[in-house]
Amino acid sequence: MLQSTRTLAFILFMLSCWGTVCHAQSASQAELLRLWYDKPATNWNEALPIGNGRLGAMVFGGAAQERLQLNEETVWAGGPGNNLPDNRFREALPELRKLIFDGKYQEAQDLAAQKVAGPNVNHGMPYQTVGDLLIDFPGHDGATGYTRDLNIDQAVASTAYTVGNVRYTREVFASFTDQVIVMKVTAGKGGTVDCTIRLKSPHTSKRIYTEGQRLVLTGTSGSHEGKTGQVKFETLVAPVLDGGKLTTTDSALVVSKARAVTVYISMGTNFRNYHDLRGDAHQKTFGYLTAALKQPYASAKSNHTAYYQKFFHRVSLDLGTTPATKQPIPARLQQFATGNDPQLAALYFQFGRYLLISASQPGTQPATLQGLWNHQLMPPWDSKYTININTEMNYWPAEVTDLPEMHEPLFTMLKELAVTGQASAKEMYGARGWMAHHNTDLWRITGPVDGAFYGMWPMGGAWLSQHLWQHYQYTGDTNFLKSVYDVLKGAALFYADALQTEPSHEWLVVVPSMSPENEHRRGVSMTAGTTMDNQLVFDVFSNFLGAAAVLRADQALADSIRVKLGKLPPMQIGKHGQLQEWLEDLDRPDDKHRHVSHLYRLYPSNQVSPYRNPALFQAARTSLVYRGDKSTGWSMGWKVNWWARLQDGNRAYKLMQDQLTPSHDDEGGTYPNLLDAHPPFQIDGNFGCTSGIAEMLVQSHDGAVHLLPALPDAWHTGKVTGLKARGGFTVDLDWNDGKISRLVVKSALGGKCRFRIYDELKHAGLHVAQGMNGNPFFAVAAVKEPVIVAAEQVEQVRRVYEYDLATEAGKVYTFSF
Ligand code: FUC
Repeated sequence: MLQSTRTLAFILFMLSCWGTVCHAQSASQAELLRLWYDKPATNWNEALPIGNGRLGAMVFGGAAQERLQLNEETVWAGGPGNNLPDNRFREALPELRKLIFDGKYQEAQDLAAQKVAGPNVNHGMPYQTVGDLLIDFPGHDGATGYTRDLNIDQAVASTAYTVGNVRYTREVFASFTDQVIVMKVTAGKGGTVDCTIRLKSPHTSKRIYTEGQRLVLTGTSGSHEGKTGQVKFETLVAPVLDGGKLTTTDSALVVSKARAVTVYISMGTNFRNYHDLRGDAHQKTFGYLTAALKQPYASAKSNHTAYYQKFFHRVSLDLGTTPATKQPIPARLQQFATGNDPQLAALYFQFGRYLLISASQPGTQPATLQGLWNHQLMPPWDSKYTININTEMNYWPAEVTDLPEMHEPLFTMLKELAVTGQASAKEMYGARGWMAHHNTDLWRITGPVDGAFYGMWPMGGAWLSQHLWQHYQYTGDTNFLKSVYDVLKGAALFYADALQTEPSHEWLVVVPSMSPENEHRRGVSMTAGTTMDNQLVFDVFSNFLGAAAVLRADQALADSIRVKLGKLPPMQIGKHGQLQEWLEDLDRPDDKHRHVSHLYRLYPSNQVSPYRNPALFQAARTSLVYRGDKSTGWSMGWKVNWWARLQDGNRAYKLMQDQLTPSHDDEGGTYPNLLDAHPPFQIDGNFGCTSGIAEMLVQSHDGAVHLLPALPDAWHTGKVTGLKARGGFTVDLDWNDGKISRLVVKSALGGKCRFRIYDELKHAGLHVAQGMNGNPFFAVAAVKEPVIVAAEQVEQVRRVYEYDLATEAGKVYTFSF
């Protein structure tokens, strides 16, 4: 009866909304912020991630067996130490550079390969799982009425099902406030909880045993590539029963006839920082557990959710609701590309914010290739930090979706790399300052890994350091700028010393380098002065000059850096009308490589504008058209941002459709748990698409706050609150049929806010923009025009209107149109 009433209600809802998008939906937006399923996870890509920045778990939700795959963020193989090649590299550097300037690229790459080979230069250390918590519920195989979900409005995962006449429920969260994972299992009326709790771990060096009424796992991380595992970890599991009885075996806890049981899982290691492992794993783990056990379950849960919502609730997004929301996620994913489900885009956007809050908290490690969630000892690419795109992409949503606190772990890593990277700058390149190649790990290695073709890229620090300047642009926080000034200065010093004069035009270039992972000749990546190098050095120098000006520091150095900046190669438009990827015009229109590094300037940087340099804007577009749409997950995530910057909302949305498609063997897409598929799972694509959605709605990189710069037809009506713009502005927007109906601006810093919009806005408080903007946070990069312009035509860009609003710090301005 109940079932048929529900079915009838669903049919009525479908009839009332089918084919249209409901905005006055019956369910509130918060209720829609759930990933729900009608089956347990049968594999890791169906399990649901919970995390508090330090501790993570994947929740499988099996009725007869619960599995929580456990992570603690500092369980990494190996131990402290950098990975520099011996000084044969430095001795060979002049010859290496000469070979490249003589056009002998293959010989150069072969020479570099020999010089970076050696015991220290392999792949870096892997991030490792702790193991699994398994809870067996005898007799629960025949469960009915099954449902599980991840509520991203509350950061809690739940499972519910019926056995006989008893409804069983589980709730689990990784507590931000108590630093433990907590799971509560409850039997409904007439039933009891009877289960066996065990731990399992793939580590070779480990012990699992019971002690009193607790289950204990102790172990040491793996040894790898000549580095002995030195991270000592501990897991303590403590069940608290409501009624019933707890007994133990050597290695399991047995709960019988309880009304409910709350399981506390505490994890810790001896890790203090990248060069200090003198912490006490037991003391930490025991300390967190003891404190957490004093907290009643209800207040532990409400404290956790309140902490989470402080961040999560800063931004809301409503793109409308269709009947598709009534279905479980796998069905919605299956239909997203061809159906009508704008709420899935909003959910995916908010899931990205959920993941960032859950994987990256102040004081924790930055999000790895898999965020915080990894079930292997040897995960793909070691689940470490690939800094030629992936780690940066993880943090693209941090500022614009108002989660700047979550950016902190990356800033700390930068400060640490600015120490370890001095050795690679000096010993490998004879330069001052600091630098890093294309990977790093928990130990903050800065030498090359993965051999010469992939690894000889001295630009990792250059790219990462952009995040410091971006944080300053969004927040205007001068104290923050002071605290990272040496990092920005050290990055600039490295290039000031390492740049070389290339023979054809006497431009200053990075050599050896590459356009990440792409070949310019068969099997050869190594070259000099790639387009991306020039853009990155442009930003490193500009950021240093900006910081030195704000802080009134190092004027003599600033003058000399300004001279070098003027000698960088210009952007060049090649014979296919494309932005050249290399100094020479070598691009192939059929090159579909996943990295499109020369478009760094279009996003995440701000060196190209349809208004200031339309020829380069058009060339960037041509390059992107050649590269195509479908690719690895993260590459599609990047493309969403690019098409948004190219002001083509429908194409950006098309990329989202490609990305939000179930992943098949070799193609990027999305897994049933909404995590991104490279494949395999890699979290960067989630974050890339999250920032891409924000870029479709609000942009602030090009001298103004551009409202709805790339709105797709599919999102003709909607509402967003809380997006951030450079200059300390917060923007709320309502729009109807593509036109803005309401705008709310909060100003944190005061100053002029210039808006850019496609339609004319009429309101007494807004003045038609005149003259230069005058707000320092809206400063735009001044790039040189190309020397070679082969493209005949520049496609028309859409007409824009600009308005100025004079703001005062702390005030809110509301406009209805
Ligand atoms: C870079 C990419 C790969 C992968 C790896 C982790 O090397 O080219 O596609 O994402 O990082």
